[in-house]
Amino acid sequence: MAPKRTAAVKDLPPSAASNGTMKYEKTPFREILTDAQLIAAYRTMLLARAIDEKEMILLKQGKILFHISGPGHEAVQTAMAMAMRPAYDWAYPYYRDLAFSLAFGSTAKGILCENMHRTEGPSSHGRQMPSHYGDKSLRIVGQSSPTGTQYLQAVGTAMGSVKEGNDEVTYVSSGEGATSEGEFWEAVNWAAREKFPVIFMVQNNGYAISVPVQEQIAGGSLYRLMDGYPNMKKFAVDGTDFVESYKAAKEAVEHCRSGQGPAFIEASCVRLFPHSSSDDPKKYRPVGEIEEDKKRDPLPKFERFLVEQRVLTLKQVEALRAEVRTEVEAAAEYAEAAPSPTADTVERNLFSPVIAVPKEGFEEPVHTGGSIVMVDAINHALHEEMKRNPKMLVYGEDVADGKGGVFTATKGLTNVFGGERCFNSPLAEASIVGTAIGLAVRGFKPVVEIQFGDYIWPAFMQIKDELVHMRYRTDGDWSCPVVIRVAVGGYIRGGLYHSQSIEGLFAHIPGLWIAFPSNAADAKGLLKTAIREDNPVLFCEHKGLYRQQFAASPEPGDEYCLPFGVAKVRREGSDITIVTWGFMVQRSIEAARKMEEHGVSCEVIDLRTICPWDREAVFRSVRKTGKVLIVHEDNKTGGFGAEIGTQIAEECFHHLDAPLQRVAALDTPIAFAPALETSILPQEHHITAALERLAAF
Ligand SMILES: Cc1ncc(C[n+]2csc(CCOP(=O)(O)OP(=O)(O)O)c2C)c(N)n1
Ligand SMILES: [Mg+2]
Repeated sequence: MAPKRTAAVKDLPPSAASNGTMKYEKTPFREILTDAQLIAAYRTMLLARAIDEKEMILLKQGKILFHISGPGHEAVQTAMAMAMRPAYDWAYPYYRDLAFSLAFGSTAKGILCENMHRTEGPSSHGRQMPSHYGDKSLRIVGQSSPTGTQYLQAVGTAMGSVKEGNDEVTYVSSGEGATSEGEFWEAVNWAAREKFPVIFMVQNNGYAISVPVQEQIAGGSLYRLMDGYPNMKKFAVDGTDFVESYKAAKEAVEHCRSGQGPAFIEASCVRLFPHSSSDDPKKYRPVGEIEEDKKRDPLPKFERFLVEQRVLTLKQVEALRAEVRTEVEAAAEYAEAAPSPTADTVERNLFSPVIAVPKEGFEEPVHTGGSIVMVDAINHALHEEMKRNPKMLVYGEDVADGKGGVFTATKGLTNVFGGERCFNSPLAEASIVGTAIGLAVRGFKPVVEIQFGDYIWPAFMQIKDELVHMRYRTDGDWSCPVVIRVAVGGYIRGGLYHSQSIEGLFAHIPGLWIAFPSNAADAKGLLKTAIREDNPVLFCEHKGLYRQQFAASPEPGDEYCLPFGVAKVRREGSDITIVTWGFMVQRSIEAARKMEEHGVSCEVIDLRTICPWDREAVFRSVRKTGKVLIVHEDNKTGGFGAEIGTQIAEECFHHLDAPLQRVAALDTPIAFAPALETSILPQEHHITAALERLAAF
């Protein structure tokens, strides 16, 4: 038998709330809502329901490919949006927030265009499945599918409001199931700690697809678990009751807008339809439960209220229904006739069309500054760009002064630019990237630090599914140019968890630029470019190079920017091409020197950036030498060398005089004991041995 869902917040009346004030419960509704507002709310709820019902028909007709609906959630959503200031406040609504989006200003036409994957769809222009709400003109940030990621982004956006000193609030929502994601709690922690104006709304309908709430949340209610978060005002409301929801929403907005901190609303809702068009609730909902839930259907409930309070007559209710039906029919007809995206646009807005530092016409200057090590060059780049761009923020673990970063890359920034612009984050990598996304979409330039590449993985979802998708999934409406500086690499006796190379895994992700400098001058020039560009960038800093003399350079001037996608020939040669980057550049140069003594001339190409990588420079060299060795520190299988090698085979096959060779780490983790580390990571003798094999071929 299907498990019985325990009653959700409906068992927790507002009077059970522990924040003490509860004035919203007592306020007569006429003091806060006019008849016109009540009618507008009812019309929005009707419109949302009518769109859902129409979409179910369109689905059967094969005109919509997927449907996820809001019936049972309309009252609290409408109330929330009406308590806010659309296009001034910010919103991160979830996939059931149709009524919220309509009340915030979206139109039936827009929603139907979006859900029928038309180019006019205001959220994704045909790129996303239905019900991913968004509209730049309304400040509804284009949404994604992972449950829970939106919470940290909302915190970032609210952080931006505080930094700008305005009184905007940010709404973010999900179902109760999504709050089991750790990122929800990370978001609540950061917002409560810093009093950010975020309204966390959880619409608890008792199920996460088929999983009942008692299998999801300790005690079955989030509301109770929110006890103890300072500055957080919390509400438990019947989300099927418009007036009750509006009172709570209004108070929540006032709390946030007045700078007292975030608010949390748990709204008890009912899910009257299946989870989605791919779901059959008969498999898991007890017989009769939906019939029972229908008694709480917000629409008839609100209708009765409006008639009883003489806001509307039954006749007027009928007339409104007919009006809304006509509007939805017209919108559906419009959407059906509207164009869908065409195949020639598939690559549009993967990257920004605007390039700040183009590679065309770039000429490498001779740097004349004093000698500088890589970590100091990075530090200077940060200082210079912070000075140049008042919207730039630096944060991460331990980055603030006095520590100034565990490698000192950020030293002095807090002292010079203040704690508002360079500050410590909590020890939470998803938080760092998630909030950076929320800041970047509203025009800040977050340059965040992930302390070690080995610990970037909690942020992987935010990078892979959010950061790099933002521009693409909204067809360019939103951009997200965050720079993630990250210390990577081994040869420092760092063991399994302070030695990892990560560029191979990240290079597989479309939409992300990746830099990997081998020396101080390049690091400075590339970081300044990364900060000025409009694309998200993963900036790999090899910690073994930070203070190495062989990676020190004369310091470039403060306007030097090195374009992405320009490789550097570190040593010219005619017999073998070595393609490499990062720490392996110096080892390769040493090996090439040794080979020279034996009469073999090697050309060493330092890629400098992994995405984009300078294919032309590599192919040019391979066509000249006919032999190639790719050297990288990352382990061999699926490393970026495999990609380079394949492209060389595709483009230069007829020029090759020997099979392509690779030198890379063993396919093992990087063990600690020196004898183990040395045999796992590539050494100079591995490179010379490979070069000898190639020379002899
Ligand atoms: C990170 C992630 N895991 C799993 C899913 C698949 N999924 C989509 S909705 C959902 C249930 C969400 O339930 P709840 O948060 O209660 O919201 P409701 O649908 O009930 O409104 C799941 C498991 C997803 N989209 N993202
Ligand atoms: Mg749910």
